[in-house]
Amino acid sequence: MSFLMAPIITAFERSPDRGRGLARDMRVRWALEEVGQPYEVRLLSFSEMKQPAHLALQPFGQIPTYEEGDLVLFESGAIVLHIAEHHPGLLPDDMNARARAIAWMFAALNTVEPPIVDRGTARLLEADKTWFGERQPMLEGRVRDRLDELSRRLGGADWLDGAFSAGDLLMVTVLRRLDGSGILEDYPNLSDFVARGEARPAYTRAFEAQLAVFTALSSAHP
Ligand SMILES: N[C@@H](CCC(=O)N[C@@H](CS)C(=O)NCC(=O)O)C(=O)O
Repeated sequence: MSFLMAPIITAFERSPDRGRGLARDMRVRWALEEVGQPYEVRLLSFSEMKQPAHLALQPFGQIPTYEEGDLVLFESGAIVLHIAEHHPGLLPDDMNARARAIAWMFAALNTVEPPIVDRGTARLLEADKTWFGERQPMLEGRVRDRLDELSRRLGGADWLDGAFSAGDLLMVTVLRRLDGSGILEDYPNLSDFVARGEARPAYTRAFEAQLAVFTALSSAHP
């Protein structure tokens, strides 16, 4: 089923990751590409994100948001779940398998992403603090604990629970946030898992679309 009107998502006008696909609109773009749903993008500056018009859509002044007719959604996980529930391809038909795939969506966002974000935030915002050097190994240790557990569970499988699902999609985007840290490389099965996600044609289309925003900006303002 295709939505009657193309949904509109929001994304950074000037993504801090320089178009490396780490901003959370990437998950939504990838899900939409997986199910073949065309979409439009409204780009926002940092100041626009904090203004009333956007705060009415996203109470925390963040991206992404999702508008489809009368429906307005925020939270990338909720948006991906909505897309997956309305199109075939991202959740299994069997009800139990479907519930498990949704559990993996929550695991990605609620169990694996927090320590990864905590580590990244500390490096970005706290590197000049006197306690940074002491705290960093602790934050990295928490990331590694989660990766140890996830790696053990994934074992030699291609995906987390049977066929590719929205749970894998979110987990791949979460693990990609470790890009450049050198940590993921210590977990060959997780690196392969991420590479399998990145090799999907829908991923490539989504990645290129968000990179094009950054490229257009840098050629306009070199
Ligand atoms: N839990 C939210 C997090 C959204 C989020 O952190 N968005 C970032 C971009 S990836 C953002 O807008 N940051 C700017 C800010 O918080 O001011 C989701 O998954 O949608």
